[in-house]
Amino acid sequence: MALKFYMTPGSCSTGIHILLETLELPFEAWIINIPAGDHLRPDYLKINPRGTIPTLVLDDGRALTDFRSIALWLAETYPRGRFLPQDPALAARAVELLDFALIQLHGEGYTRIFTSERYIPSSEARHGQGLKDDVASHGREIVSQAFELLERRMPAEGYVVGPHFSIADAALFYNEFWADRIGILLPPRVAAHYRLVRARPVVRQVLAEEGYRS
Ligand SMILES: N[C@@H](CCC(=O)N[C@@H](CS)C(=O)NCC(=O)O)C(=O)O
Repeated sequence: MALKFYMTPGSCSTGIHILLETLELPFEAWIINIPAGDHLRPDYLKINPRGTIPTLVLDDGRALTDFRSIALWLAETYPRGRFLPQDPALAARAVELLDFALIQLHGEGYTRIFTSERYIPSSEARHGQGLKDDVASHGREIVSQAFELLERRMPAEGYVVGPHFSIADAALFYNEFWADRIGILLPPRVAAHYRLVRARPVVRQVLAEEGYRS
């Protein structure tokens, strides 16, 4: 049985899509249309009860149901991809940056921008759009501050840890891509990292497959 990859074009699953294509692994892509509610359908919830993407179902049927676990599984299962440095301190740094991208940028920041309604108690729902706008602008502040923090620890050039493209680069990339799409300014080193990753042929291929022109 081939790997089954559940993804939504232009979402965080793009980072995993890049890792899969970099490894040139055969996989079946299952498109989950979030706006249409595919992620909440009973057949998908059976695979990933949290109703989020990405999900990767392994060839023995076990499901990995978040970005971090999929990225670590790919890095450890396919060391030829060099997605984690061999030096333990650098590998730990890659995991730190991966988490920063997933938790701070995505979880704290973009989630407020893309799903502002989740931060408004139902008792306040009557204030509707105004409150949603406040939540979204708070999300933009969080994202900008997180990129500024990242900037201070970003190498002047190249990938974020060592000479090879890592799981941290994949996680940072989709957050940078979102910033580009919604007009959040990236600081210089982060912007240079975004350009570097975006110019990789495999990344151009993935973005084209997901419906974006480079
Ligand atoms: N912790 C999960 C979160 C992933 C996540 O939030 N994915 C978004 C798309 S980028 C999603 O599935 N949204 C649907 C929802 O939260 O209902 C992970 O890292 O994989």
